[in-house]
Amino acid sequence: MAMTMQELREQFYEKLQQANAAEAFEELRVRYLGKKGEITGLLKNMGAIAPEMRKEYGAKVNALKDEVEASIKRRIEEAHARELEMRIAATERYDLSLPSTLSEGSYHPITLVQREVEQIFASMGFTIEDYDEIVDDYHCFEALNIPKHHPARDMQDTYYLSNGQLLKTHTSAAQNAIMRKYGAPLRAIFPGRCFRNESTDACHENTFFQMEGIMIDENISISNLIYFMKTMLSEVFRRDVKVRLRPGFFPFVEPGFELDISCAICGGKGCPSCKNSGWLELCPCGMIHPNVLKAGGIDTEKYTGFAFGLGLTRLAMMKYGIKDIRDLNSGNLKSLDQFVK
Ligand code: FA5
Repeated sequence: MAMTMQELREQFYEKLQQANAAEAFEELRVRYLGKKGEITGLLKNMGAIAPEMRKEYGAKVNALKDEVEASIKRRIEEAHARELEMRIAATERYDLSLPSTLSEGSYHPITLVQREVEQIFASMGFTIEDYDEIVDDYHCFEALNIPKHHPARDMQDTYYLSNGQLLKTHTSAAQNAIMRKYGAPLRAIFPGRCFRNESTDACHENTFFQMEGIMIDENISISNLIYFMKTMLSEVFRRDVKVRLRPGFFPFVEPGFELDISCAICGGKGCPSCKNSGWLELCPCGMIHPNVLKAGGIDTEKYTGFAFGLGLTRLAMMKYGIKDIRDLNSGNLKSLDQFVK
């Protein structure tokens, strides 16, 4: 004999009481609400009901259907919440007396050397400026007295972007903007990441850091330049380091110099870190070319200035005895760990 609606409801709640897993809830849903389910069957039975009773009967079956559906949904939600509570309880079992397995973090050697150089120049009245890594041709080349098709452009292998901009090849790219921003007199340093499309070796990376410095004032001469370079190097190394100054060509300085440092890895004997020459090019510099000052809006009748482009990554190599520049970009925590400060 077919069950009444009330009997069906009681039977459903009895079974729901016993169910405790996702599969059991699904089974109940199919058994009562599925296509061939028992409550669905009551609706199919409508033909056997007297026409005047059908409306009331249909409403009651639909109400039972909604009730059963909501009850199953509630039990599923309760089961999820219980499971979540159990998981949280399991992870909260801390033992604060256990020794930590985490080691102390460390600063990257380039960060350390950059901060040190910044402090030295800040104490001599230089401001520290920031500049973009994506720049335009004008700032990277033209404003530095390197017009289009000038052979000096070949000195730096440039990464060009599809929109015509480029990745900064040297921190000199900020000179013009900083001159225009502050005018003269001016003392500023600007560290930054540079990019060059060149093959790498123990002393060349395609991504490396430089720190540019400019000083513009009345009567600035080469002796000022040499004084600031010497002070910076003696404070960074806190010991005597052998350096040499030789003529160097850069279109944005005149005269220009190459400042090389005796290789700290081999003591100047020659090794892969210095390409067997015993010397490493570290900090080219020179007196700022009048065309560059003019492009920066500086009165060349009144002011002169010097500029330098310190190879910050190479300075970190020399200071910390890092044989291969590529280790500095490797993210190798073991080798970086020793610089904890
Ligand atoms: C320049 O980039 C000039 N803008 C520097 C300058 C500034 C000259 C102001 C005069 C006045 P150069 O390409 O030589 O010059 O790079 C400067 C320094 O950056 C090098 O001496 C070296 O220490 C470092 N450097 C250059 N290329 C690399 C590289 N591929 N990997 C690591 N360091 C590099």
